[in-house]
Amino acid sequence: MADQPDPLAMQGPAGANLYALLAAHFPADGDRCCIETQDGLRYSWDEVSRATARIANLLARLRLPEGARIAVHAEKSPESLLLYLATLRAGYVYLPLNTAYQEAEVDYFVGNAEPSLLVCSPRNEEWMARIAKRHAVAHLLTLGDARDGTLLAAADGCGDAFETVHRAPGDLAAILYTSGTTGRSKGAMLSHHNLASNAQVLHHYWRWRPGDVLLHALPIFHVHGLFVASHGALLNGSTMLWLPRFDPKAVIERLPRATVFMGVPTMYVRLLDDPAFDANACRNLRLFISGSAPLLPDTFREFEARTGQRILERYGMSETTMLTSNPYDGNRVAGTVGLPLPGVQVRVVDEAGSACAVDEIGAIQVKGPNVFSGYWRMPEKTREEFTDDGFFRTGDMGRWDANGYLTIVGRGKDLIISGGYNVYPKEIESYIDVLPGVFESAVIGVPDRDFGEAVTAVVVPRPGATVDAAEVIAALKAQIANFKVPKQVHVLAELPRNQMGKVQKNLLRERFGGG
Ligand code: MCA
Ligand code: AMP
Repeated sequence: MADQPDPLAMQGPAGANLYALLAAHFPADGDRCCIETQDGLRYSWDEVSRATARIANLLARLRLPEGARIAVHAEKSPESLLLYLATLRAGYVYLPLNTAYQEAEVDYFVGNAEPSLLVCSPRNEEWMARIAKRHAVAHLLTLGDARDGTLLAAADGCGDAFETVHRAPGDLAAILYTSGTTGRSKGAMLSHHNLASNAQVLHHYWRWRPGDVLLHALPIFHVHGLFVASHGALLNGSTMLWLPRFDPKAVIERLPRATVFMGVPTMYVRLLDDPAFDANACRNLRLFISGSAPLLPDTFREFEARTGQRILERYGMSETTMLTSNPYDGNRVAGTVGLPLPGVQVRVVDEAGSACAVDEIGAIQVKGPNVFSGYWRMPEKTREEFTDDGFFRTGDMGRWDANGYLTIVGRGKDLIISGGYNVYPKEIESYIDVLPGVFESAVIGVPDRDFGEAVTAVVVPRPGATVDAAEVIAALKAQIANFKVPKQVHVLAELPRNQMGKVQKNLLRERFGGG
């Protein structure tokens, strides 16, 4: 990648700080628009620099320890993006949390990550204060989606110049929690260099160009919306048309002003459900990108028939950011996730660890500058997930085709992806199994037109007890993020098991999902 500056070679006072790399690409004309909200509020590039400086000054004033984590459970807003950028700028570690998480879920993350600062929405302050107290979090600030809360009020009194803190390439920039086969969430540690290298590769690979405008409708507490989408626009000096959440009507209304859109498959399915979504609405779009979950070939084809455009599907993980992508100029093949990105090594291996032949299914393993250094305070788990020669075991199963395109054929890990969010059956089962009258449960994903997979629970009552499906759903809704709550609960006398006593989830999927 001869035309890409090497972040390792960046020798300014900020070193490899990702914020410095992004800021180096802010347009010379600082009055131009960086973020435009749904209600017409505009942040210019100069305002972004000043606002992140104010927040960074506030963070510096708090005298957080070196390497402090800043955990954020706040609605998507331009200011929550500014908080992310300010955290980088001040040299701290950003820890975003899905706003759907409830108290027990957030409690685990805070207990595990031990942040020095917790930022939450004003409406959750009461229960967040309990968590902060329980885990001796030094500071709790609030950030609302209408520029309200104590964080901005305190930052308003701070100076609007700030010298970006020096960071080495391997210094931590963010921790993203992601569950594994065990169902216990693990914090994937991503460095400034991990994020910078991936941002630069994607900038080049997807041909970001002057004049691009990103329509940003993804949440910003995961890799897709926070890193892939935002970094792309920031590195390109591109305006972001900022939607607080995905709403097909709002997207269609703004599409004519945009050139790039990124979404999960559910978003494409929902856009196609609206007759107003047509080639005319997409007339200025040059690139639709899909990821986080499999895009069905039918959706790809329907999209092309409707708009004349071929969605570019790519593949990544929280631990690695982006790994493979269909080409910008070459053939985008439905049902595949494309080719390894430049600098990323991807291999498909059999159980003995030998490379699989074309069309042979095996485990996907990866290595590259984008791959994380390990799980937060879990050296054992980290060791298990890397091979002796340094490849990360993704837990996904795949195969190559003769042209070098990768297809993901399934997951070695027991994981459901619903609307782009990961749901770990084991976690949901642990909540169901302790409900009154429940003997045991099995949680599976069944095909769903809207969410790709729908979380479904099969519950076995204790002898003599009865279990009511609606009550199970209500009990779960009170405790866990709404997207994890099963859409359906089936009650069975017993679970099918193999001779080893293992629950045969495939039989449950056949019975309740028709597949
Ligand atoms: C919302 N609901 C869901 C989901 N989202 N149910 C199952 N799965 C979901 N994903 C339910 C809620 O529980 C609620 O149910 C009802 O839908 C309405 O909630 P609302 O928040 O209004 O939903 P929505 O706005 O329609 O959300 C659908 C969505 C959203 C836009 C598809 O899920 C979304 O933004 N997904 C994107 C996720 C994402 O960014 N993933 C990237 C991860 P009830 O009314 O019963 O309570 S990063 C990643 O995976 C890797 C690195 C990668 O490759 O990108
Ligand atoms: P997470 O660790 O939460 O970011 O989720 C990463 C997982 O999402 C991967 O391991 C894959 O199983 C899945 N994933 C991401 N992109 C795609 C895609 N384009 N097609 C199929 N699965 C995907």
